[in-house]
Amino acid sequence: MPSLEERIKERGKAVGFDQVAVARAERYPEHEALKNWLNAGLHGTMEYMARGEAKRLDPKKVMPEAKSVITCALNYNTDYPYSTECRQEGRGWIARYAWGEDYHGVMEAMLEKFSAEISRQAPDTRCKIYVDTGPVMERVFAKHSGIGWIGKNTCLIDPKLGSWLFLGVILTDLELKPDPVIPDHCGKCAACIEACPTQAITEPYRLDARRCISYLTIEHRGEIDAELKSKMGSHLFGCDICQDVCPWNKKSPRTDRPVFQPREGFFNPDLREFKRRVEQGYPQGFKNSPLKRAKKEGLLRNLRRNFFGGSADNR
Ligand code: B12
Ligand code: SF4
Ligand code: SF4
Repeated sequence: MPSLEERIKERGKAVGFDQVAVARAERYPEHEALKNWLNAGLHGTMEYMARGEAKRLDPKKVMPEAKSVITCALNYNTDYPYSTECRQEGRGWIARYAWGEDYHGVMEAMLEKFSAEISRQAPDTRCKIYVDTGPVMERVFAKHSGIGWIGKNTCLIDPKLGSWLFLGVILTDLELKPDPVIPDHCGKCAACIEACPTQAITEPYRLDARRCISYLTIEHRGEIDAELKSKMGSHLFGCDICQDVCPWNKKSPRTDRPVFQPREGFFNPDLREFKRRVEQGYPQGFKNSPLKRAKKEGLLRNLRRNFFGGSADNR
């Protein structure tokens, strides 16, 4: 007879997750990094990161009866080239995670289905689900459930799947046996640190969000600092470089999941066409797209700059 843990994992895989694993619901050493990160102001204007600090540091403050965290990973690596292979003048880059449907909705629906399955396996269980929707540090639990290690680029890397993963967690009052943690396999590699165009990875495992193109093009409001802007290359929304160059993503499996396939015109878009699309087709053409996070003003701001010495305006 399979154990409760085995049955739960089997149900999670049946729901569609690529990885399902268990960590204890406790405070881990990596949680402490958040305090230093916030104190140094590396979160920039992401005030929500500071507001939820006490809860982010301790899952018991999010759910006092929580005993275990079930972490789930979903591969979004569709079969398209990496940004480092697509440096063509007149074309921009939208981060891989944002080509299809917004992952929050996709993952939330899957996590709800999974937590209903867990309640069938263990009646009277309480479950709380999160996918970037609350004060829970998802990568820390993914690491401590043995899904992968946190790389020097700060991404969670699964040794078989790579880092093109969305993470979601289920906090539960079930006492489950945790999975063993796997070691860090970054070794002497520093490819991500060297490739980051804005030097946002200021030291291994530390990211200054204020310099990160992902933050600047998605979360930041207002104009972008001129020095950073000049280093942003073709990026229109998000950035993939520190994952594109990671050796652990060389053989990442591809997913054919329809919801993550690129919408027409989102893969390495023509800058002029994309600008027209934002000006004339926002918000209708962006329904359920992660790009809505930047709002129309943000997308237009991201388009209003020099790309490879030319701009979307003057072409
Ligand atoms: C805020 C945030 C951002 C910010 C800041 C990123 C950051 N590194 O903190 C910005 C906007 C820049 C961002 C960008 C991206 N994000 Co984001 N983001 C988050 C969010 C909401 C919180 C992350 C957080 O807690 N940061 C706080 C700092 C302190 O943590 P950290 O930088 O991860 O640092 C950790 C390590 O460095 C480690 N550590 C520290 N010191 C040491 C020392 C040693 C020796 C070791 C081993 C480890 C270690 O511990 C720290 C705590 O985990 C999470 C969702 C969530 N609720 O968890 C998604 C999340 C991390 N993001 C995600 C994604 C997909 C992205 C992007 C790839 C999107 C894109 N293509 O543009 C980029 C990746 C950029 C990058 N290199 O991290 C995924 C990550 C999946 C994965 N495989 O890791 C998450 C989990 C969302 C999700 N639910 O799937 N993001
Ligand atoms: S996402 Fe881009 S800008 Fe941010 S750390 Fe990675 S390479 Fe640097
Ligand atoms: S590029 Fe190298 S150092 Fe950076 S996360 Fe990948 S393996 Fe680690």
